[in-house]
Amino acid sequence: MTSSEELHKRRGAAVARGVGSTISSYVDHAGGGTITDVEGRQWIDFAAGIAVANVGNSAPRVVEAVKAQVERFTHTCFMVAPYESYVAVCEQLNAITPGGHEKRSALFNSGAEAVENAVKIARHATGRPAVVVFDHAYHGRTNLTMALTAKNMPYKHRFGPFAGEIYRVPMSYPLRDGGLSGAEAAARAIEMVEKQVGAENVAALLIEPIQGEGGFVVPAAGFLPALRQWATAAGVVFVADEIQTGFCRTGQWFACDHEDVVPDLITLAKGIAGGLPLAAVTGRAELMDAVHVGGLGGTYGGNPIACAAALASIETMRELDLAGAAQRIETVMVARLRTIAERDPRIAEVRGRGAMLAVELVQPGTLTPDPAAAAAVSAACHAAGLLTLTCGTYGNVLRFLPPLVISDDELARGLDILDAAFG
Ligand code: PLZ
Repeated sequence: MTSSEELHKRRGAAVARGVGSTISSYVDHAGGGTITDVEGRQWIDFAAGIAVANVGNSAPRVVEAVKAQVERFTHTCFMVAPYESYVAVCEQLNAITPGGHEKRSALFNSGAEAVENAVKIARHATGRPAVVVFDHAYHGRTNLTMALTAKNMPYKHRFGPFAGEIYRVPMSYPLRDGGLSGAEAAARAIEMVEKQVGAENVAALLIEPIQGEGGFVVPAAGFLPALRQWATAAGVVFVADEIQTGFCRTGQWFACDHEDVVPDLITLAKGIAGGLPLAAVTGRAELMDAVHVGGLGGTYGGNPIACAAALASIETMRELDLAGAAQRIETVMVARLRTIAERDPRIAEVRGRGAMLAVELVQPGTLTPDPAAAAAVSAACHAAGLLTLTCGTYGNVLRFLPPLVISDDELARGLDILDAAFG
């Protein structure tokens, strides 16, 4: 088999430099809680392909469903010749997302595409232009979603000009906002919107209930409910971007479930289809159905193979109780992370929910971000066979996103490596 080194050389001559990779080893196969490279070296997987392989790589039901579908038909385009699995995925999403109201769904290919469509739907339904987003937000890399995303490097740098009518307000970030309560942080954001934009101009308020790329920022309790309440009163569409937090990742079906927040629209992707590209917008029937026939779509959106994989993934989540699995992962991981934090003053905070956990690293005794420490610990993990990712506006957050089917033994081995990497 071709070695990782050879593949890396070929890559340099064939693949655009702008596409980066966390590790330089090349994957041969993956499953459960591990990834094996072409040299036969095994990695404990604390990345899950960035919160995608919630049911694990090549999950048995997903493999079976994909095989069966690929033999029946691969693509007819739902806009041309529709098929049952698209409808069935929409039924499932309408049933499992927060809120008992009448819902509709539409399927797309990527998270960014889902976010773009949520904005289209909110603008169409309200007739208003403005979209409110938050500091540290990440919503994608397309032109509109770059504008919605907060961080310049690497996502936006020299890629402008960006879409207009996007307004950014402060997030609730307990470690860094002086301990504002959720209600206080929401009041601060709302006042800014009312003074600088005007509620009557706002189509949508778009928020990740726990921020992903921005640093696994968990807002103070009450922040999301207060924003939800304000949006209802102001006729603003509350859009929850659950692309990273969804599908059992945080120990519930969706992160909004933790505070009983019911979004008007919810954007979904990543964990939805066990690794196949699929995304969705699910929401209130009256908003979703406001759009004229033909106003939403795309060639591949809701591809039949991806739909088959989604149905199998959702079934797997139910049958294996992967929300419960995420809660168990949280219990084991948080205990261990707290032990490490007790001895290592660079760890300012252990945070997250379910199997979406992180530590934020700072210069000891300050809140000054220490991205070099995050990079060094991450590199030590990679060298020892544990795949971890960093994130955060300051690049100083180490995040942990194991597949929810990781075994107790794999989880323990991964945590041992992490523990040793902190020194
Ligand atoms: N919204 C909340 O987390 C994708 C991006 C990795 P796509 N996050 C991983 C990278 O560097 O590109 C994401 C997200 C949230 C939207 C998206 C975008 O989803 O499927 O990557 O388009």
